[in-house]
Amino acid sequence: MRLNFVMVLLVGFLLMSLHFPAHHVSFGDVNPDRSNAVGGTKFGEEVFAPADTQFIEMGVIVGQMKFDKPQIKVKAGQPVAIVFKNNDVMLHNILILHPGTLEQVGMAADKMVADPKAQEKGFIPELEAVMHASPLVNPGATYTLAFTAPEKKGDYPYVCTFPGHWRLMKGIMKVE
Ligand SMILES: [Cu+2]
Repeated sequence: MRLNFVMVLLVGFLLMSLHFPAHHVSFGDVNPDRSNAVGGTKFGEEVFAPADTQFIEMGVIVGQMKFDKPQIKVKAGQPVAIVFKNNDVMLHNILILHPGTLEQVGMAADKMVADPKAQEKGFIPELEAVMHASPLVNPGATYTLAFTAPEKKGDYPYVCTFPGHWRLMKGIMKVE
C-alpha cells in the first residue's frame, strides 16, 4: 500500500509536469493553515502514508461535470488520501471545505474568471473556508490529496472550483 501511494504521487507528478509550468504547483499562499496535511498539496513530494490511511478513489462522470461519488465517509482524526483520477476530458480540481461554506467558495471561484492569475492559483479561492485543495488536474492525470480528517464530526463539502463546476461537481465528506 505504501509503495502504491508513493507511485501514485510520482506518476501524477510526471504526468502533470508535462503540462504545467512549475509555478502552478505552489500552494503556499492559498491557505497557510494546512499544517495538519499529511502531504500531497505539492507535486513531487514523497509522502509516506501511515498504515491507517483511508484511501478513497475519486473519479469523474465523463461529460457530466460530476464526481463519481456524491458522498464519502472518513473517520475523525484519521489520515485520508483521496486519489483523484481525472478521467474526464476537461480540467478539474478537488477542494475540501469547512461545513456550510460551499456557496461562499463556489461564488468566489466563479468570480475568479476576472482574475488574470486565476489559472496560476488553480481557481482556488483564498478563503479560510478552504481546508485542503488539489491543483488543477489535467485530463488523464491523477492527484492524491492527503490530509488528516478533521477531529470535529460533520458534513464537509468537497467541490471542484473550476468556474461553473461547483453547482454540480460536489459531494459531502462525512466525518464520523
Ligand atoms: Cu470540475
